[in-house]
Amino acid sequence: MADKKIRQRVESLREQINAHNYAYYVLDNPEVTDSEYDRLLRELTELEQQYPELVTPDSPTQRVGAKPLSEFAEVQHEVPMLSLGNAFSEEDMIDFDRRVREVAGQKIIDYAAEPKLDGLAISLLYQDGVLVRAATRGDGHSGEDVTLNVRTIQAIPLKLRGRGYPPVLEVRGEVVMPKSGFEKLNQQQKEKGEKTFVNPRNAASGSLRQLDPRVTATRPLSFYSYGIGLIEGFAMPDTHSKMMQQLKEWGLRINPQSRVVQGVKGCMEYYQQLAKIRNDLPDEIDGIVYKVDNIALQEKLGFVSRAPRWAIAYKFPAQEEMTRLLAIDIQVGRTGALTPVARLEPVFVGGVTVSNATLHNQDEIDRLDVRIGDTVIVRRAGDVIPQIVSVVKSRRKGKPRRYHIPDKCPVCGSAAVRYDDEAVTYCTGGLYCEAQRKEAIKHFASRRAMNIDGLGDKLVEQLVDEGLVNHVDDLYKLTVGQLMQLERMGKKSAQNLVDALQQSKNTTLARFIFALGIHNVGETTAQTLASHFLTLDNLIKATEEELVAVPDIGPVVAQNVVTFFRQPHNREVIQQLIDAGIHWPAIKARKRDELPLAGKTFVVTGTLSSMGRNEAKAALQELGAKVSSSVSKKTDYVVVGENPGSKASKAEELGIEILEEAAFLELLKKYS
Ligand code: I6G
Repeated sequence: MADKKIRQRVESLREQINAHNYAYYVLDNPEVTDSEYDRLLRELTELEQQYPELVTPDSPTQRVGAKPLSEFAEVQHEVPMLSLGNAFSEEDMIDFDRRVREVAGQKIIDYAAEPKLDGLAISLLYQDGVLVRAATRGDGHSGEDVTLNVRTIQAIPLKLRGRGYPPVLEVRGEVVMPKSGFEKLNQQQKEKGEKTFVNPRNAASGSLRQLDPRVTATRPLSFYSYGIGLIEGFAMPDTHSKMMQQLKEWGLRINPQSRVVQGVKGCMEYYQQLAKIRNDLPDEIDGIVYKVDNIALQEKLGFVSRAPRWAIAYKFPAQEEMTRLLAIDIQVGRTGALTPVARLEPVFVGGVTVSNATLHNQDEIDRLDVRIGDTVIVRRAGDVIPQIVSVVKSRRKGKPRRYHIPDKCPVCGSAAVRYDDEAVTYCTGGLYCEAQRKEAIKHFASRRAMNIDGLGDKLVEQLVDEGLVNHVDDLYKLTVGQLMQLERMGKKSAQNLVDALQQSKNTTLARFIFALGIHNVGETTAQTLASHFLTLDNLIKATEEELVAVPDIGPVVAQNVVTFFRQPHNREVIQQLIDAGIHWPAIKARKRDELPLAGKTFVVTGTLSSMGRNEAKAALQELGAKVSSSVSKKTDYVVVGENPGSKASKAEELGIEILEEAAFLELLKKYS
């Protein structure tokens, strides 16, 4: 049997936990860390396990029931849960206000304003301060008993705070799923291979209508109160806003954006303010609700059909609309990525007319199972690119075929491939494809590739825009006369560029391979390929099997290399480059383990004045060294430039030989 001390401790733990919940959810001002909160909850759980007679239904440990239901029971609402009339324009708001003023006989009306949350309406019944029943709105007269699920929502108190609450209190409000929780949930669903939700409202609704409360308990649901239904034994305050403050004191969360505004002017200003921050709010909202603040005036206004005459929902432009998918086009990006774009029957959504939406990649098309001719739901929120969120399958006519991204680039005709570990399909005609032209030339000219001095990004743009260069080989056909026609290009600069181009022809095979811009072939991989295959011809002829047999070359790179050289257009450009006079010193065939630095591990740290760190790494690798990113007992040498940081001190600690820049250059000279 639990003694008095234990009972008091249990009571105190419950009070502390409830107070922390209140600070966190209602006041939005957490008082303790998560770990402190968990510690209190754990202590309470342990005491209740030890003394089961102390467990009460409203204990914070009792949120999740153990058994799934077979169905939800029906609940009759004693006070019907009505809907709200809508306003879609300023005129509608002016009309609403005029009707209110006529009944009130007043010039300016105070309105309680708050965001209209996009969730699902719920009724919570508290008897003597204890949550005894929660029900959905249903048809307004009867809904479903979702008490066990609602008990799992942490923002909903199982017991009201303080003492002054009425014996019967029915609170109404909205259950929502915050946007961040929705994104996380969908990510988890995807990872588990389960169905994703199209928007936070559907996710909230699906989660609340689970028969197993243990599932609901894992869903990030939240709640805000917006009014009351039944109330007994309590003298109502004179305004709605005071009543809401009262709910807050009893421990119920209210929307922190709620305000009282004056007249239509105040309503319009509030609307504009909220419209501006709409996308930054934690929860989805679809408009603003205005309620006559004065309760006596509310009573005087009464109801029309199924809606109060004292309240209205001023809707924001819808962020989701239905339209038809007319076609799917492929856009080729600057890096060669093929992106499917949905061409839509124009539709007004999120405040603009939308006729295109991104479909991202093949996985997204498959996930949506979207087909040409389908009726789809498009969503445009804020400045984000419009998305297709779902297909209205019931409206599909006939049996349209599934869509597949083409296996040829629509811009240049080269093969379009999707590598094993990527979602994106890429064009492999990097050197030739018009869509990738500017990026390919910028990369080719860059310092670590062909190192064409003076050919910066702006000049590349100019040369392509003026039609002087289409492919990289055209660079070597440029004349001083042609260059001088460009804006801000004098004779001297033109001559310097032609000289720099001439100089760049003398390169290394590794730099040349890197300059080609093959997908996933960086400097180090280019160096590995050059050292292994020795000549460009050998590399061009290499099969995937031969490539994967090279140390450090994986199947993805092997596939990229083979596909790149298989494109006739790429080979033509390469031939033109060789014909223009690009050359490199022959590489002597040396077995890897015969290379002078074979078996030695280097780490390069700090800034070298004579070359970049990648260049230094490539030079070492060419000599057979292994280059690692961290210093360990296995490291043989640490090359140290300016501002080396912790790697140099670690090397000293471990007694590893340190090479300053001069000594490093000496070493390269000795073995090259
Ligand atoms: O559906 C609703 C959402 C929000 C409401 C509502 C509300 O106030 C912020 N208020 C009432 C009075 C009703 N429905 C009927």
